[in-house]
Amino acid sequence: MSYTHELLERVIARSPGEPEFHQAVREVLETLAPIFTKRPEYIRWKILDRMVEPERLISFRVPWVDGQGEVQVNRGYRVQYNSAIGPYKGGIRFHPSVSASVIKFLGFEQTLKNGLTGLPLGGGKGGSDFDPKGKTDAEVMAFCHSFINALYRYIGSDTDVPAGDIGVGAREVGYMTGQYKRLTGNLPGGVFTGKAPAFGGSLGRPQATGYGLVYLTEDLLGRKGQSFKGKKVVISGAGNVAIYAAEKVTQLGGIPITVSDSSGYIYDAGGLDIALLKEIKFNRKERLTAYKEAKPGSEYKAGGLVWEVPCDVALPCATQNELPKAGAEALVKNGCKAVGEGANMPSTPESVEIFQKNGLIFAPGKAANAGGVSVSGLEMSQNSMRQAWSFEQVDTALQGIMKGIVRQITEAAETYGQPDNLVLGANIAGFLRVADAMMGQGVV
Ligand code: NDP
Ligand code: 2IT
Repeated sequence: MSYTHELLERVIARSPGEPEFHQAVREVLETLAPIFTKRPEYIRWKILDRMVEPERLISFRVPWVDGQGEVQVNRGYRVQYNSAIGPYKGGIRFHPSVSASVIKFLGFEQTLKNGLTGLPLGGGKGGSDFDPKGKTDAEVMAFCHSFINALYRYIGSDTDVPAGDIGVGAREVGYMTGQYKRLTGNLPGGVFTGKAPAFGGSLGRPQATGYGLVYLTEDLLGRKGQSFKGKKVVISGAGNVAIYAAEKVTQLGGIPITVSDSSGYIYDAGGLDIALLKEIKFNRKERLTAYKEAKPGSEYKAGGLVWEVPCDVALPCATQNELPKAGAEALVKNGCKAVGEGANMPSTPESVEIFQKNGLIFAPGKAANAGGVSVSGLEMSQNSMRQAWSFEQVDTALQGIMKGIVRQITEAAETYGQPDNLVLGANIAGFLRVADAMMGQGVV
């Protein structure tokens, strides 16, 4: 049995019942095999054996009192996955599906993703099974404060810097920042990213993941003589990543025709009204049915797969495994040419195989959605320098970082003889950055 197969078997045996974690590790290990014939020293120094094992996984009780005076108990996590190239860095997710498996898969992906950004950021991730849906502002604040009461001793601007993810945006980051300040006595400039600009947040951070996804996909389309201009684009999700992806697609002359949530999807054949979408989701925090009520000609479909809608480009921007085999088959049948992953691991392994077999451009999440963490890295720099950059300065830097990622992943794919396999390209390029840093630091 090959080294990578044997390692995968060991990972599965020692972390049973963690399907998302196994899935993420399997995909990476399957593509890294060609490295080890060129660089056997990585095997001798057990770089990959060490890389799949998180440096630390913290799990903690989060007790809080809800609006009815009832005590609630949730579970919190922080995985400090890999610090070879910088402080642990990655988002916090609040969603009922959060488990050790989900946090470990996200932390592992984050380690390689952060390697691709070219910034000095290690990999981390955290979250809770807390469900923010239907909670009042006061309840969300009570939860965030309790979460930080448990976590504050493990994080810091030079050790571990959390940010947002599903269910965590500027409001939650603000509550966490406030409680951290109260507990430590410091105004924590760079302990969290994704803050409001009023206390050190970077302009352009809310837009960064969605914009970065579209910049990267546009670059890849350009390499095949195409662009977003005039293209019909199916987007899933209706949160931070999805909405700013839709905005940038529109700015580049494309036509975003769908957004979705866990209840259904909106189909707006003429192109989504981005201002209306932002008003409904960001300001009024309503469900997508409100869009249909407000926009004549748009349709709402309860349930169903958004991937059934014919399109040229698909941007999955909701959650892991949201694009199953049936969705991939529908996209291919309807002539879709490119898939860019805004979410982390949204396509199942079967779907990735279908895209690759049918010659679609396929940009995996760890490359395609790296714009968010990149601008988080720029927020950390601004905080350390006591500066606040303009939106244009941040956006220009983001475009440069996304171009750098495209260059790295396409070069790695070419070097290893599979020029169109950007999964392989991203995994190898991200691995090499972290692996060489680990080699330089000895066995730690
Ligand atoms: P948000 O919380 O802002 O939005 C999440 C969206 O996805 C909502 O519309 C939500 O619908 C939908 N969704 C969540 N879970 C499910 C589910 N199980 N089934 C169907 N729909 C679901 O999160 P973000 O936009 O920040 O994150 C979206 C994805 O992008 C995640 O995979 C995240 O890890 C990834 N990402 C985020 C970055 C960031 O900077 N925020 C950076 C890089 C990646 P509903 O309201 O019904 O739950
Ligand atoms: O998955 C991700 O890259 C994020 N949720 C963003 C992490 C960050 O630290 O900005």
